[in-house]
Amino acid sequence: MNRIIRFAAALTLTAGLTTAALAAGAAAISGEVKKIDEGAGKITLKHGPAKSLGMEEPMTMVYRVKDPAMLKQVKVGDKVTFEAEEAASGYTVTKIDKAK
Ligand SMILES: [Cu+2]
Repeated sequence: MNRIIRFAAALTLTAGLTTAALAAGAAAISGEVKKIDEGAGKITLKHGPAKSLGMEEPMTMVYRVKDPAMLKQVKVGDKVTFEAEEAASGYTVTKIDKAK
């Protein structure tokens, strides 16, 4: 009996994590680094349509970064995948990785 309950709990947890991973993945945007301004904590990214941000067309725009250390992970010309959110201070990159 106890084993069955534990198994059911593990199954529920796994399903929850999978849903979260899929939701996060859906927001990833492909782009290219055009400019980095470490002093201002900003990065200029050229990117394709980002429906999660209400951007239907490809564009080049300036983003703030959540953590200045993110600007050291990439350099101008890098192809990247990133996630961003619309904050009061402007569009902010919350995650950035070099595209594989
Ligand atoms: Cu944009």
